[in-house]
Amino acid sequence: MKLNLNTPALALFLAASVLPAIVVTSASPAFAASALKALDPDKDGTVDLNEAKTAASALFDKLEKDNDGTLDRKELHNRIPDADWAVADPDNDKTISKDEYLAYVEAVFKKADTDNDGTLDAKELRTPAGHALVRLLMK
Ligand SMILES: [Ca+2]
Ligand SMILES: [Ca+2]
Ligand SMILES: [Ca+2]
Repeated sequence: MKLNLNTPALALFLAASVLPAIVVTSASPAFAASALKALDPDKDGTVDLNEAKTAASALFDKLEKDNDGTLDRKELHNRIPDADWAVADPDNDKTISKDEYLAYVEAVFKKADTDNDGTLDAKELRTPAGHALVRLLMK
């Protein structure tokens, strides 16, 4: 694993591991907390679809190294599970354009929003769909 000290999740993990007062007993709450911290610029405690798409768009640009406007499997680093490629890549050209990426992010967002209130709270971010979404939004 390549360590990147700019990663909020890692920073939080490091902070948690040196401060006994906030010992992390399970990875999930810390995961949700760090994800919320990074993905909730208006700090209302939830991630809405706009915040998710803004983060997704920024991550897309970051991953898009060869500047051809699309992400291939290699650039995506398994962010999209094999079973989801049919959904994420409707034109089946084996690459993901930004439009496709954002549409897929919206689909995963809706799956994670189990109470259908249009926002994801920490509890929803801890679900498998929540984890899948965060992988699409954060490096
Ligand atoms: Ca928010
Ligand atoms: Ca495509
Ligand atoms: Ca919700």
